[in-house]
Amino acid sequence: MTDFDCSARSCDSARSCDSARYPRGNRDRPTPPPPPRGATPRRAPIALAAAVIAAVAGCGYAVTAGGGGARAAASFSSPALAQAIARQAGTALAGRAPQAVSLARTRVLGDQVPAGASVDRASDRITFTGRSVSFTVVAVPPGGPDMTFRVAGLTNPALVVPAGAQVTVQFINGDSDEAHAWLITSEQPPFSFGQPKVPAISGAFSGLIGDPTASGQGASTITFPAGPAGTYQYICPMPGHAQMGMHGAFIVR
Ligand SMILES: [Cu+2]
Repeated sequence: MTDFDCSARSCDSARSCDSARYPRGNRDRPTPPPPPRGATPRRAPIALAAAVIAAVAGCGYAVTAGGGGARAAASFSSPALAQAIARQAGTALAGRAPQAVSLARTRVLGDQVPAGASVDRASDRITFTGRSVSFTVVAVPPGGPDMTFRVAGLTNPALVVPAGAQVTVQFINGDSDEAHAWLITSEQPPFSFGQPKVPAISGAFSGLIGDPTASGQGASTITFPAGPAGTYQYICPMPGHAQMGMHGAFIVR
């Protein structure tokens, strides 16, 4: 044991011990040795959460843009990790959404049948006609079920829209403690832990919305043209969320 060994009981904490070892700060601090080859990054979940938040802050979708931790995490499934990431993002993004909607209003909008829409509750399908389509999507609706979307009182309904229609989506995060987003992809279930990063229909992406504040649930509104014709999926692009149930069909015809 040396005079300033950090395992010494005289050190109250690693920080105070560092101060004793390096009284002039980092100028005297030796460069730590590199980790052994093949070592698992212990802070991969935190790195992944940071990467997700950084991607959103930059208006991007690249959840793998943050380095090795993100790339490693994208290859396996972990509901606990997915929730940890979403909770961190939810906290970091609280109050930063373009809109705020009261919880009571969120419940109303989640059950509201859109104008001009035909709702088939038996088949969990909503069909739109006309050149203008507008609806509200609530992620993780108040009262449940968890890890789903609600539109017109349905859970993850298939949405059928005419090709060429102008689609307006109000996206509300109804969750109390996790961030969520909404994106249309051409990929089909089953989904993996890693998610599509770019919308298959230009503009069909509502970025991450964080936790609610005293002003209400975070929300945003997007508009995009429907097309080309095909069967897509709307998903939450947070790692693991589509895998856990946050997806539904989006059919353009
Ligand atoms: Cu989500």
